[in-house]
Amino acid sequence: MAGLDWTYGVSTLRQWESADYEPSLPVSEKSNPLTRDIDRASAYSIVKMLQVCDSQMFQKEAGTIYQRLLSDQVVKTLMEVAKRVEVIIKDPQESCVVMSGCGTSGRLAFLISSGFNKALSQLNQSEVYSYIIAGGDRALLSSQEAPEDDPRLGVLNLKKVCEGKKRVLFIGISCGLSAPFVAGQLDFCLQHPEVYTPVLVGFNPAHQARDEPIQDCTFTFHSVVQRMQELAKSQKAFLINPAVGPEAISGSSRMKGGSATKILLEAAFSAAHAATSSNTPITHNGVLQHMMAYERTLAVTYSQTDGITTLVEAAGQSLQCSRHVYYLGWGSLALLGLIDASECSPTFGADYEDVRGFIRGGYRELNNNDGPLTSLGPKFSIAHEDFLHLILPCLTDKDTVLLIYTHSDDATEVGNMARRVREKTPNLHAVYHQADGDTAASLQQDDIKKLCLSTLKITWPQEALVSGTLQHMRELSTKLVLNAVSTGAHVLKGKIYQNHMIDLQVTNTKLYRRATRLLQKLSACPEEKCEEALLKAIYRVDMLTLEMTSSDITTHTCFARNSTKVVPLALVILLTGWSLVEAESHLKQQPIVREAVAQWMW
Ligand code: S6P
Repeated sequence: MAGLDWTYGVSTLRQWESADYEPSLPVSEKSNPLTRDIDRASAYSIVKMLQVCDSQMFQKEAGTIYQRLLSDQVVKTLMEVAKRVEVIIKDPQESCVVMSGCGTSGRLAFLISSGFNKALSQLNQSEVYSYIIAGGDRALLSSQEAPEDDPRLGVLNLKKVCEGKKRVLFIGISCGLSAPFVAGQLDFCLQHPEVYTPVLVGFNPAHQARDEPIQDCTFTFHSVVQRMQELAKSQKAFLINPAVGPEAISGSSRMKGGSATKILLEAAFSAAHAATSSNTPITHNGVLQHMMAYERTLAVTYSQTDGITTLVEAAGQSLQCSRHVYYLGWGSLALLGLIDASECSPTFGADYEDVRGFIRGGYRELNNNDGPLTSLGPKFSIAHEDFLHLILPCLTDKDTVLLIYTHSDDATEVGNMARRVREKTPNLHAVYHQADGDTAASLQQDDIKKLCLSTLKITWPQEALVSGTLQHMRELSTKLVLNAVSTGAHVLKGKIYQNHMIDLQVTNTKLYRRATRLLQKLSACPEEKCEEALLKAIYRVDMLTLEMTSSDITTHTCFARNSTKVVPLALVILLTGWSLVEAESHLKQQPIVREAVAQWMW
């Protein structure tokens, strides 16, 4: 690929596509050959690996079974979806577009619906977008993995949002084509075609959709997809499921999965908005051009590898000495900070205090369905004022603070915040987006820059301003930078083994299965033995009772919510044959899991 000669040949870039590469796993769960050694890489190499991984999103179709982001069929389907959205925007009475997902997919549904509703309001048009996130609004800011397994809850949530509607375009997002919560909603749509048109967004080919039985249901995700495929022939349902390649950290769909969700849906909705506001027809080329603007976004963002590396190093050092990373953002970019921070706990088993996001204007700016959530606990304090009251007094130079803003945000306000932080720590950095040739902004920017240890300045060409894609590009760019910072920092902290997160939470079926597979891969023990060790670690016993072994996975995952270090413990038990107490004490002495298990794995 042009411009991506960084140590990789085309065969390595495309190795995951080969039929015999981890054949039992769907793309979204495969491990990426490019990042096999990410756990031993420098900050610079980590950023480079993430760049190459992200570039896989835009690889062209190459005669394999995989459709890609820019494939003809994908663009065609996006056009059809855009046309449905156009109809709804023009006639919003009793119609709506609902996006729904779990974890990151739900957070993206929220981000995208907020952005496009705002755009409609600015044109004095009715808002038509709604979002659903499994676990409700608290899941926007914290890890709620269990509701993902609940198809009935999905349906209840959908019915509530669509009450009184006569026409609903339902967009279910599940990167792995796996979440029962979304499968339940799609099944419900299929049963009520007079109201609902279902659209599925995900990043595995249809045959790789999860086929595991769902408790008390007659369908699986896979069977729902098959029914949708049938209806797709007559455009009564739509599947948008290109492959974007395995994630840099195996299964971490918050990364490419989240980015690609944003790219696809924004391309479709932007086309619909242009069609209604300026009578621009929805064309193949229009949608394609919009998507290619995101490819340029990757290039613009990663042209700042040194700047991103500096941020990864700073954040990594903070986490390594058990200190914290804070994102202080303005506008929609702050949302990406909140989202990135909230994902560190499910992805890396991090504490909510390790990486935290704050947004100017707090819940007023967030404008979420349920309003302020501050009463739910300290992790739901998200305003800049909260940062000033709760965090600033205890800030030290071991903490890393990132200001995230653009040239259109209030520079005086950013400057004031920078000064307050600077009084406490020099470890202050900025991620700043400006438009090409914007000299007025750069004068005030100079003052802020002087207060910061480093400034990652991302300059957007004027054409982005004209085409109206600037906000989307800045958001994706910020997402890539923050994903790199939080992922890189946790890698440097030793949270990853090869490219696997070992200390994953086992709080839903998908994660339970992933944990068992990981134990098999790392211990080379049979599945049965691995599951046994996993259960011992979940229930904290050396001998499993009949009640434990005969319970279903939901019971195990519920119990696992209160257990820590489950997978590392199971792994040590498998590798050493030690008792639970011995394994626990070993992990206490060596909390870096990679180091704790390394001696048995080489
Ligand atoms: C992944 C993230 C998870 C997923 C969630 C939904 O990095 O931590 O919360 O977003 O499990 O996955 P999916 O495949 O249904 O979009």
